[in-house]
Amino acid sequence: MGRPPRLLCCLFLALSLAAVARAATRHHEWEISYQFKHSDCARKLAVTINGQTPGPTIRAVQGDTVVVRVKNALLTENAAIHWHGIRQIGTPWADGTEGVTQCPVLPGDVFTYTFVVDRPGTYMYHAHYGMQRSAGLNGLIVVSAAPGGPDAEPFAYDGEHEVLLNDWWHRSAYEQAAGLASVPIVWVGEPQSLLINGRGRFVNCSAMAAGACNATHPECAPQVFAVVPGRTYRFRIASVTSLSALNFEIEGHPMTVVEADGHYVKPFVVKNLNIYSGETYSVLIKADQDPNRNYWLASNVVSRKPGTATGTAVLSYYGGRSSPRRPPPTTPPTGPAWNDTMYRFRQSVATVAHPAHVQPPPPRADRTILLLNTQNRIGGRTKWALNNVSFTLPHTPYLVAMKSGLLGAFDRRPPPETYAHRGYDIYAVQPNPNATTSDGLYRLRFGSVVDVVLQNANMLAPNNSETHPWHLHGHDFWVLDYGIGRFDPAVHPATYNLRDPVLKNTVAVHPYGWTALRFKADNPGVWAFHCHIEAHFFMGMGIVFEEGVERLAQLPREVTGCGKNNGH
Ligand SMILES: *[C@@H]1O[C@H](CO)[C@@H](O)[C@H](O)[C@H]1NC(C)=O
Ligand SMILES: *[C@@H]1O[C@H](CO)[C@@H](O)[C@H](O)[C@H]1NC(C)=O
Ligand SMILES: *[C@@H]1O[C@H](CO)[C@@H](O)[C@H](O)[C@H]1NC(C)=O
Ligand SMILES: *[C@@H]1O[C@H](CO)[C@@H](O)[C@H](O)[C@H]1NC(C)=O
Ligand SMILES: *[C@@H]1O[C@H](CO)[C@@H](O)[C@H](O)[C@H]1NC(C)=O
Ligand SMILES: *[C@@H]1O[C@H](CO)[C@@H](O)[C@H](O)[C@H]1NC(C)=O
Ligand SMILES: [Cu+2]
Repeated sequence: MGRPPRLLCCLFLALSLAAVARAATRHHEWEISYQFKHSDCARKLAVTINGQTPGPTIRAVQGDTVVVRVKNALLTENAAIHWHGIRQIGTPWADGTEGVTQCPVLPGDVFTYTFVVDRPGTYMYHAHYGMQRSAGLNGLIVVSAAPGGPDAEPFAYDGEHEVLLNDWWHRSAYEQAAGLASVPIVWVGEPQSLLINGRGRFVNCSAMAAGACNATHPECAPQVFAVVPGRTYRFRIASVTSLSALNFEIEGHPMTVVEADGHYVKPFVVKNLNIYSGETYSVLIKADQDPNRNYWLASNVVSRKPGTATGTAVLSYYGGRSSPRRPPPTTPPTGPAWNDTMYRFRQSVATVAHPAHVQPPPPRADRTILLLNTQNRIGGRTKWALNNVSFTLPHTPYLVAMKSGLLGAFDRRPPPETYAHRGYDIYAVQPNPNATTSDGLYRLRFGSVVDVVLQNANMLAPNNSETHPWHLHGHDFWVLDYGIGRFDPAVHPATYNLRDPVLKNTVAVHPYGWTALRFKADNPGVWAFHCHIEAHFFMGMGIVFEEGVERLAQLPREVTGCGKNNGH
């Protein structure tokens, strides 16, 4: 990052030529350990990869095989890493979803993830064990396209930068998880800071105890993005936040959105970009402003009432008269009103496939699953549920249980496909908040077309409905439609966008809204589908799909060493 563009483009050219020649295998050796870090200037015990948070960016060319040998050096804590946006075709055991596709990697153990990156685009990786993601285990995956190939970018640029957005708490992931499971709930509250490429600035640094926060620590110096006047830059932007929906802006530089979750989109221009946890975008900006001053990159919380200062970084022009480290002369942009739902809704609707890269969806679904998203209580605990069922992970990962014939390892009753939608008032507090838990899963006919409609509703508190970014493992889905209000299965499917819907792996369900998506169940494996807010998934906001596991050969031994299968 921050390299002169010429070097970058040569690097890409070299990588791309290599791809034309033959697919490469890219090996990585990672050690996961706790280290004291000053990401927002305050000292925190963070989960790092080779001592870094965020971890190193994985760079590859379409078609390459990525091999990551992960050593868990956490001493007392399990681990698992999910490669978010990579479909894992033929390697479902490498998805990294603890409890679904693999046993956790035990302290001291090594696990080798091997998978093919079959499509170009911007992806990410992060922990998928407990709430470990919020402790800092995350990073980017950048897959470049072979030039001139069918998946080459339908846009031009001179250089590129990468932006990884995050939210950051001073309390540990353990304390947060224990709070969520307490009666009554102990909620950690809004993040202390917002990070850009792992760097932020805690506003109350000076009020902390001596030694606990160092405002001049180099680890929290803001990232500087350098640009050459007149050139066009691609910014690859990803959000790994645990909680926050964000709005991202590059002061004075309108952004043309060109990629979402690894798919090219019909370009549209925005002043600022709404980005939900688990999403990635590429935008183009033109470096055409006064080069003699610096500009802010700003991230702001939206959808929840903000309690966190703007996260910032700096855009600086080569050859300008301003020192790259000098703060811009303005105050950082504060983004749109946090509660302007329709502003965010319109940006969602504007995201459709690029005209030259439309992959039409199947015209109709074989099965439709309607999922009501509610906040509930179970045994006094606060939970999230789908159709009144709150998800729990089984002790034996589904993939392991199903391949070993251990069908007693999870609830064999499938969860409900729908709810009593006709009489349901999504704006009201439910008269009875009680729900049940289950670790049952949805078994899909291999090759069938599945529609899922996610219906948002009121939470336990009156007049409150949150945004939920839903992420599907193992597939991309077509985003067929969004609405605000109650979804009507007799009305809304008639106007689905079957012409040029975008393919994504993560999509927002807006407050009191619904989102309709379609996918093909053609990737043998067991796949989580869940809200990407870490606390929500922890509280049960997810489901699991299975398709075609009988087509898989035996699983690699490494994934199978836990639960009822132990000693196998
Ligand atoms: C910073 O300190 C002030 C005064 O103690 C307090 O009101 C505010 O909530 C603190 N902000 C954060 C983000 O902790
Ligand atoms: C803060 O960090 C800087 C840079 O590492 C160091 O020189 C300085 O001594 C630190 N200040 C305190 C109070 O620890
Ligand atoms: C957003 O919240 C503010 C108060 O923070 C309120 O004045 C305004 O009416 C709200 N806007 C919408 C669209 O709800
Ligand atoms: C919900 O369940 C609790 C037990 O967890 C019970 O005490 C309560 O009466 C139930 N509420 C309703 C409305 O049935
Ligand atoms: C959820 O379960 C509660 C308690 O059994 C019931 O009163 C409520 O109607 C159910 N809600 C839905 C959407 O099925
Ligand atoms: C919720 O909204 C309704 C309608 O907008 C209003 O009548 C009611 O007073 C609100 N309730 C609370 C607790 O804010
Ligand atoms: Cu959620």
